[in-house]
Amino acid sequence: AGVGCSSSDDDAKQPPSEGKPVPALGRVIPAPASVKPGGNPYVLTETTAIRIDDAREVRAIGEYLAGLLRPSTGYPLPLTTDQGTGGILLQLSETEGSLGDEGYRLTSSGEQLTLVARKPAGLFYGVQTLRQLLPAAVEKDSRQDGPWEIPGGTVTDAPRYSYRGGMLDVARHFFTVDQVKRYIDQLALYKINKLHLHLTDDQGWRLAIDSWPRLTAVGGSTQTGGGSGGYYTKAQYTEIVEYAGSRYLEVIPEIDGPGHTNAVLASYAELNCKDTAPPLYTGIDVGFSSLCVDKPATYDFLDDVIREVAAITPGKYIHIGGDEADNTSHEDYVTFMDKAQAIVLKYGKTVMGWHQLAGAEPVAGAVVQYWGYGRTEAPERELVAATAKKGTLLVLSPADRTYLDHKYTSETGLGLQWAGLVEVDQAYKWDPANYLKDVGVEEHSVLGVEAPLWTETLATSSDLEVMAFPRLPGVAERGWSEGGEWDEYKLRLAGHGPRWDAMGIKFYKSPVVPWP
Ligand code: TNX
Repeated sequence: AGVGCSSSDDDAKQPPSEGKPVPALGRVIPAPASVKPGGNPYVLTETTAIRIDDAREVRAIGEYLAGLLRPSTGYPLPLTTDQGTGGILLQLSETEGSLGDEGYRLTSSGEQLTLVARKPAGLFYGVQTLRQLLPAAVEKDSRQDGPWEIPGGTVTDAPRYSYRGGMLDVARHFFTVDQVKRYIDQLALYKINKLHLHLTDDQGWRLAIDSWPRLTAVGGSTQTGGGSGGYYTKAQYTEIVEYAGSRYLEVIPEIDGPGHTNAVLASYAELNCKDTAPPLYTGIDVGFSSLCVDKPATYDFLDDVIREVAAITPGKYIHIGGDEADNTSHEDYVTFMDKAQAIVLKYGKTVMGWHQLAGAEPVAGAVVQYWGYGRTEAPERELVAATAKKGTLLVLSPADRTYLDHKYTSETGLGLQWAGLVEVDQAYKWDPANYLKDVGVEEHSVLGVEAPLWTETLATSSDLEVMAFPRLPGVAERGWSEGGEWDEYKLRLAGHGPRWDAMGIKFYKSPVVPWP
């Protein structure tokens, strides 16, 4: 239900593949919950104004919308708080309870285009829908010919899951603030609301920590392949957090441990059990490094880091990694994760960890990120299910569906393939609600989904884009929408090719998608 787009509620429950084509008003990714086409389209013109009530956040969204539309339409699109009719109206309404914190209603008619939401986030997502309903050329940064029409009717929309994440690994290869902002804008187009930043790994430490300056001076000085690496100052990190916030994404910083820590160990000899620092690492192996679980200094380090990170992170989560600690004994792993979780709680944050945390003792309220795949053995999946049954919420990042760093086919150049090849249809054909059903995970344990973008083989924004597009929109749809059949989805997806061209986004022209 929900994905069907037609003129009545009953019809909307028909799977689209069994009948009618999706109406123009429903050609949106992620698929809206309800689409009712009808009436005249709204047409943008030279005289269109954007009408706002004067809340600060609404004004900012109005300015963001105008900023998207002005270059290509060439229209002035002034913001106004004047009462009246016509134009594009952005309106907050507390009485729209059914829209929740992120939902919106878009109504398009010959007279006016109205976006209503309970909260600013909903208006922002309504703007993304509005944007996708305009011709692809609207995304160009120079003046284009119209007409600029939005099909008539009503879209009423709200997300299925509250956690819809994108992860970027800035540790294996460093990406500048501008590169991260560019990716944030791409995530926002698909209503992603979390940016998980993988800030530390064997190959690099990417965030300045005042009390441990060698983490960046030494640990940030290189990257995979031996380039010069880099790191964010606290001011730069804050710039990312604020930019993400302006696109309604919450930043979740990850400080990985006890494994994936060669950059730490290379920076401080005293954090090694044998007091000798290993050399910096620029290869792509995993599972060889471990913090020294017995040393008190390890927890002084971790306490300082988490305190400083928490102080500049307005979001509620801190991700403590915990994956692939293959060089740490089970006993040590449990000891370390207990202490690391306590530190996160001490600084008022919610723990997030990769699903290996399920093999230790996740604290109450912790969120576990599942990254298994088809070949993940039952005992490992059962551990995750057991944790879920005790109340731990799961974010699903199945590697053979959501890993944007994986190759599409054996012929596509970039990427890894330890979880198999991930063609565009493969990335779409799964259901978060049922993904771990066979081991007893119920939908109420699923907080949402996340698409990780690991960067062992990716060094430029074009590299990121050609891996994220066209798979990212499919994961975003799994997080936002109910149901959805590939045969219908692939048509909507194909329509986004010209949009990415207009935006200068490099993408993989997969043969499984019927590009126009
Ligand atoms: C596994 S999934 C990792 C990363 C790698 C990735 C490459 C996970 C939590 N850890 O360290 O970058 O595979 O696909």
